[in-house]
Amino acid sequence: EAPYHSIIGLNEHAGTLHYQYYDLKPPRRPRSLLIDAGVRYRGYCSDITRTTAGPDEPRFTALVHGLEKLQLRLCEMVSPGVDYVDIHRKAHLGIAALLSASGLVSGLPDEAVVEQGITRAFFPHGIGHFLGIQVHDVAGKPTPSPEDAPFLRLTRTLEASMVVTIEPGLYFIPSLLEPLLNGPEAQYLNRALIDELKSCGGIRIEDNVVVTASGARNLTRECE
Ligand SMILES: [Mn+2]
Repeated sequence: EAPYHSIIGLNEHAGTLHYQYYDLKPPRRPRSLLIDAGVRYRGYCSDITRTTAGPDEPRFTALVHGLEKLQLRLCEMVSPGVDYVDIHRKAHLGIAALLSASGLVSGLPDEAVVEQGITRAFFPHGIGHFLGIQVHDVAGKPTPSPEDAPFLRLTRTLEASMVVTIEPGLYFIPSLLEPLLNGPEAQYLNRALIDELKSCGGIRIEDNVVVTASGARNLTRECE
């Protein structure tokens, strides 16, 4: 029993978070595959995403591995007493480091890459949400999202037994990148590399993590 419609995106469709229009034919060159899917078990939902690079995509493969390393570090932050917004902010810093390491951005320290809104163009959604009997479970926001995280659905301090998703992403979405490529930030961006990777669409890696009394259990990785 699926708690939501699975998202299966090939190539540039991996960068589109939700769909209205569907391709009916496979692409000639498979460059990437993103699957966001879950099941409902005893009334509780899961919400998991994996991204796979095509067979001849060394640069995109390196980005997938880099984002996965970051995702695992963010999962390790989950613990009682931790402000979930801090995990979101760490994700932006990590994505800034990944953009620099991959050569997509150069000439700016990581903090400035975040402050100038460059990471927000590559990672436009929140780091995750509550998970429970609803996929986006309720009561995540007793206070409005902070200004630097307008789409974050969870702003609470974590407590034991809460279940959250940790789902950083890195996407090549033309409508978000064009303003940067036509603005003063363009000097820091590698347009040729962005153009090359654009048809890979994007990456999202999402696990389901339960807060325990002393840390967390990653329910998704336990099943691998
Ligand atoms: Mn999710």
